Amino acid sequence: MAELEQLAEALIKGDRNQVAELTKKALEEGAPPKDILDNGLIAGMNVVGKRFKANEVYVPEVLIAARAMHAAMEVLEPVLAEAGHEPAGTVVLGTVKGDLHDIGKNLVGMMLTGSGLKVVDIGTDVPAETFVERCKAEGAQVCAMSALLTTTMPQMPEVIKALQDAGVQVKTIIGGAPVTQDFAEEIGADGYASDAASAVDVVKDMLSAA
Ligand code: B1M
Repeated sequence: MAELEQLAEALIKGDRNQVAELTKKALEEGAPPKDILDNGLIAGMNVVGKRFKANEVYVPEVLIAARAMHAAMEVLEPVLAEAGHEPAGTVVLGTVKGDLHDIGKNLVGMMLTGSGLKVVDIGTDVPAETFVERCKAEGAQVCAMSALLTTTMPQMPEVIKALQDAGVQVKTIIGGAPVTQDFAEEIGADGYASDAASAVDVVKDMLSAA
């Protein structure tokens, strides 16, 4: 549908006002909210994700597109809630204890939200027990951890152990500049992603395998 393609294009450009207006217009004209989400917003965000992965666009463009996505979600969320639309899964996301870096985490959160998942962002400097509590409380399928410091990476196995000790059935994914696939395997994380767009692929694979 041409209008939803226009919406996707506006999102790719990061035109927040146009995205919000086109979302309102599509709703007024009777487009189903799920179509607006899937074929307009998420379709646009997927393009941004692919370009980011291919180094064709960079962090600022992703943040601007994500800001436009947020503007549209403010319009769409109440309607989706009324229509009983369930997100494809819930991800609890935080930066581990001792670590205040949040730019990468926020990008991961935005890309995951943009792919239709519910993201519960629990912030930075998050202790293991809080990851456990929030994963339980939200009934999350995925626990996502970010660390930017070599000194805070050891918190990641602490979270995984705390989740296991508490018997919380959740997949774990880790990432952040010093984190590697080898480290993920070593600590028994279920997944690793080197960037925000790859995190979407890894989480989607986890959810479809569940
Ligand atoms: Co900090 N810092 N910092 N810092 N900082 C680094 C990380 C550092 C590499 C700089 C350096 O020395 N070259 C270094 C770490 C060294 C190390 O441990 N090996 C460092 C240090 C040492 C520190 C302090 C200790 C400095 C000090 O006070 N002496 C201190 C620590 C504070 C703390 O956390 N307790 C500190 C503080 C800060 C600021 C507060 C000033 C600020 C953070 C602001 C904020 O986040 N709100 C800051 C910043 C900005 C940086 C650099 C410059 C940039 C980080 C960033 O945002 N990158 C960084 C150097 C650098 O990376 N060039 C540095 C952009 C972001 C998009 O990338 O976060 O890597 P990134 O996220 C990527 C991927 O890693 C991945 O996807 C993202 C996008 O594709 N990813 C995931 C991230 N999380 C993921 C989770 C996933 C999957 C993928 O799944 C769940």
